Amino acid sequence: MGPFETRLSEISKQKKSRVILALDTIKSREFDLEQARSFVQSVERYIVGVKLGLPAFANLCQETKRLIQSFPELPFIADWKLADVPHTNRLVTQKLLKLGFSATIVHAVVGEDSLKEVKSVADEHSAGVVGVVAMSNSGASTLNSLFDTLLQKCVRAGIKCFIAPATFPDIIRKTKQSVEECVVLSPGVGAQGGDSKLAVSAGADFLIIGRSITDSENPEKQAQLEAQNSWR
Ligand code: O7M
Repeated sequence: MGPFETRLSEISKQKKSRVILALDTIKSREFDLEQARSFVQSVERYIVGVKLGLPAFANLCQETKRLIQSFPELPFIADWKLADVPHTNRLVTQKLLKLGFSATIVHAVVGEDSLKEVKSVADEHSAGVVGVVAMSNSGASTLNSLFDTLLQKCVRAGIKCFIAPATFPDIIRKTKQSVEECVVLSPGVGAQGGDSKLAVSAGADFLIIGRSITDSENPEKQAQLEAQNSWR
């Protein structure tokens, strides 16, 4: 495990939660820095980290850095699902890590050269890299049929932290069986129909959860419930 995965797992044990908050919208709406701060504050004790990508960045832009700085104890994961040539993936990763993100997410399908480039930038910053080897939507069957090949590409690039979907627990199970000591982050719980208990029993180390929490009438309570369900 690298420093990023170790940190996630330490926070997870402390808080008895496997929940990573996907902060795309709040009550299905755009948000500003203050709204994001108070939302994250309200659920902080139940979450292990925050995954943030273009939906939030499009509102926050450079204020993303201030949001991340407001929560020094919480790892923020950049979800740009990078899928470009090595040089461009390097440039984007450098920019993202400068904003204060602790890890970046990259599509494995783009190939070993791009994966290695992202991994080398991340290593320079002691940051993590998460490889997308499968996705949660039903239309992802082409990508998902390749997941074993994609796992091996990641492993050859030194990446052992993966996105594998809660909507297809079998993929989580096979991922954990194929790669020793790998770490799985699993989206698709709740709003997309995935079940947190099934995902965790299949081997998910962390659950990426968005709308179940962000659209809830009582996000704090819902985050607490998701944390409890993820930990049993
Ligand atoms: O719980 P939701 O459905 O509101 O949000 C899920 C989040 O996970 C959302 O931010 C998606 O972009 C992301 N996600 C998926 O839903 N499915 C995937 O296969 C992969 C991801 C993801 O986070 O990839 C890095």
